[in-house]
Amino acid sequence: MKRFPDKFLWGGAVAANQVEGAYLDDGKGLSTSDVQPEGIFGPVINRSGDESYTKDVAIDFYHRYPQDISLFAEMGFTCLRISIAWARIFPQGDEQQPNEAGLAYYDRLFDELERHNIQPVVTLSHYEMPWGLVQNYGGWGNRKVIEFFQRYARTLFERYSRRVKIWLTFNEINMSLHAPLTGVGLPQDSSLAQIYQAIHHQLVASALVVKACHELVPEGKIGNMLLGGLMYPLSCQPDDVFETLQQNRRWLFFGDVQCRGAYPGYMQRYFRENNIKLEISEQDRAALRQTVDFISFSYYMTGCSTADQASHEAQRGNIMSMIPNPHLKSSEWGWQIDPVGLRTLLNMLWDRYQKPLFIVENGLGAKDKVEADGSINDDYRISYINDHLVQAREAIDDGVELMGYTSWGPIDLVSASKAELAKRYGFIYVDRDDQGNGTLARSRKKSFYWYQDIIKSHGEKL
Ligand code: BGP
Repeated sequence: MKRFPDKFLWGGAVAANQVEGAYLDDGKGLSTSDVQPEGIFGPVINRSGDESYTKDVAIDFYHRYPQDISLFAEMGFTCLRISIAWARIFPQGDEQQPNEAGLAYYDRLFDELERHNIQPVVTLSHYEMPWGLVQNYGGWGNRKVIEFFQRYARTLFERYSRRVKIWLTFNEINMSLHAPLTGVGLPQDSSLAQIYQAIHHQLVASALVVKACHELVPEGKIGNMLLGGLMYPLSCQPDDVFETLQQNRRWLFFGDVQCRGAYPGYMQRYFRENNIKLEISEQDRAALRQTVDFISFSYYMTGCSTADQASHEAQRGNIMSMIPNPHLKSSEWGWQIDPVGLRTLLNMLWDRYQKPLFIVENGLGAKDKVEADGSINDDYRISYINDHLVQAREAIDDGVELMGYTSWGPIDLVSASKAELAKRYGFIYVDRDDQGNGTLARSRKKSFYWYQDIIKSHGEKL
């Protein structure tokens, strides 16, 4: 099979706080992302109002979306994944009534997408929540936040149900273990028990809004979103193999709850052995039985795992303390490039859940060079995405049901981990640097024309 299916969704993915800027416009409240201007692992900054950070303006998508969407249309996108900034809709998080100006902004955005026949894929919460909910309630550590999240989600479902049919709950929900403030609104030094309790609240909230989506959005589909953190055993030593299974379960657990509707036995043992006692009511258990319609995930790299804990300790600071794979090359940021791992992961998730899959993030962060004539020859990005798409196509041939592919950052944006613009992912270049220089003008990179060709040929030109 050379072609992707005709109904396959082609597009790109962005997140509100990494593109919009306009961080206080039209009544928006501060979000967790605004007080963590150095990225998802960075410290919390008390803002006085005089400072300025890269994310405050980001790429000014808030004002420039018509131009950006027309460039996406030129590439042939059939979908665009965006997120809604919760603090634009409920500035403090606990209001009874939504902020009309915030809702109206996304109306205009969806109008524009509709004009270009681009279907929106909307994440309810992409690495942010209203800062007010953290300050006044303790973030997801507080059960009350489930109620506020439901109010927020129902507001969106009611308002946008005609135009938005594909929804995602929490971006990379499993990242809460590594960046608690970003994920669940808890301080970085929270205990595992506190983090898992907050995650439990989030899992219940996720299940409840899946139900609400089915009630309020005719023909709507709603999925979860996982960081696809596939680990390989560093050796075939049986202890390494078993430890790798356990490491993979640390993140697959989220998928197990969201797709199978209950806490798996291996997690109950983990909680027992780590003295983690969760408050889970009968009502919570009933809510969790509502499972997602499909699974979406990000995929950038793989890593290795071993039973030798000291080797993992030495990798602290790396995402999930992954140990480098000697068979793979890395990006400039040390992310190991592994297209075949994508095929493995797609098959693994399909075997495990038998629910449709959606690759909603994949791409290469790199430093681009603008030539004297303005051109940008990003062959490295083309080859990264090409090789991953080839493997996605193989997985479809293996029998995996794959809904679509949205590259991460089809336009340059602010990175989540370091909050920098120097790490570029786009097919579209944005003239801006981390010192705030540049006109914010957009230009097409070589990869722009390549992706256009791939979409047009339904992947035949890979
Ligand atoms: C994922 C996040 C995105 C995105 C991407 C790339 O984890 O969902 O928000 O940013 O990773 O990471 P980075 O921006 O740190 O390069």
